[in-house]
Amino acid sequence: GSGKFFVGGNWKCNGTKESISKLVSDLNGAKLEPDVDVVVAPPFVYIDQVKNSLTDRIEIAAQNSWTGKGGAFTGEISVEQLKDIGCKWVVLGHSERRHVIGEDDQFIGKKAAYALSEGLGVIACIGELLNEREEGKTFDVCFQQMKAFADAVPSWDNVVIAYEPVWAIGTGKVASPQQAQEVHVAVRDWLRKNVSAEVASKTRIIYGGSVNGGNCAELAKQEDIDGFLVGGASLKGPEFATIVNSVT
Ligand code: G2H
Repeated sequence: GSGKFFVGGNWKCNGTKESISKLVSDLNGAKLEPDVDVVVAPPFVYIDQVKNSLTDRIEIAAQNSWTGKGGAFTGEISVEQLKDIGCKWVVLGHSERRHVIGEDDQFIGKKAAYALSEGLGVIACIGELLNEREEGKTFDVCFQQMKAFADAVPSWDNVVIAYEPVWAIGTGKVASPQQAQEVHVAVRDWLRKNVSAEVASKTRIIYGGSVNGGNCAELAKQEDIDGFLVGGASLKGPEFATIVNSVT
């Protein structure tokens, strides 16, 4: 693997003040292996609550950010505002934003470039749809999404790539360790050929899509899986801790 194991909890559009307060208290009480970067991404409206109650051991990510400075952009949240309330990271290019909201590669690249230029870390998501996998286009799709990030970002220092096959997201159909490893190797190789050998060897490539307490250990053993982006299972403190502690 590359660098420190990285586990992110993507809470998506879930939770209430009450359920989040319970989740934070479970996370505060959990025993987490020291050699893992741990990040959670609450819905925007609860970030302040989480920041004020969660242990500093766990960093905070936003689930989206605007392409530039704030201003007359109704409904958007700026990178400056995210930093102001204590975010260190932002998740960009998540499949739900690509395929449900309709964000395209260029828009996502612009957001990534701005967030990085302002000092936020970016969890850059890529991944193919089921029909793309069935048509043998998995690598093409992932490489095109990688190229859009590569064309936009000023540096890869603060980027973690999340490979999330869309057919595995929230479906309970996790990719097999071999399926995930195969794409992670290909993405790393793409970085080596198109960015640099150094970036290829340093950049963490994490897996997302129906990761849970039961399947994380086998996935974590794969050479090129450097951590996880966890959705559903990150809403349960003890199970999320199990996934963090699957570091090998
Ligand atoms: C993929 C993942 C987290 P889940 O979207 O980003 O969600 O673990 O629920 O499949």
